[in-house]
Amino acid sequence: MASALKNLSTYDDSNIPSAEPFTFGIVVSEWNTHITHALYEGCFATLTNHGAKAENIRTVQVPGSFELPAAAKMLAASKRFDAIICLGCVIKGETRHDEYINQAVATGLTGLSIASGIPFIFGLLTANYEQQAKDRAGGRHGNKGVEAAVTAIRMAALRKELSQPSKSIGFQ
Ligand code: DLZ
Repeated sequence: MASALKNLSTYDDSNIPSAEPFTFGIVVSEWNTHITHALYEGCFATLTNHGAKAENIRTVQVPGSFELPAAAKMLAASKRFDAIICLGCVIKGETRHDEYINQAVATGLTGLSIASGIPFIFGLLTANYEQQAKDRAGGRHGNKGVEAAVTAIRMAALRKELSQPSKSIGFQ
């Protein structure tokens, strides 16, 4: 998982909170590995570029995207993580497998987020064909792993902010 990053998705650096205080879990699917590892590289680099310590990032791999929610829940059970990022790539084929997997991951991660209060980030490419996935994993449409990392940082910071007593009374 160590090859060079390609295009990064464009985002405004100045709006991103520091990731330094946070601990992240990353779950990566092995199906379409050439795509998912590019997502992972973009994700990991973005977390550390924004201050996350490498030792505060735990990565696990799962066989396919369908397994992402289950592994994410296992990680969350440790209660060590401020956000858990799930990275996968499902490519449409002759059958409707993609619809079932994509829906299961979306529903699974939404349910986990709502039930636990921990952000579970949907970093799943739902591509119609391989080039669409490549375009979004370091290609002409950026890297959705980068965007997943930025979302994780922002949601971890929001969760922290909302867990603290409000500093003002009334409307702001
Ligand atoms: C079975 C399957 C198929 C056909 N395609 C993909 C895919 O494009 N991307 C992906 O991440 N996983 C795929 N899988 C595997 C399933 O996600 C899952 O690992 C198996 O159905 C076992 O539960």
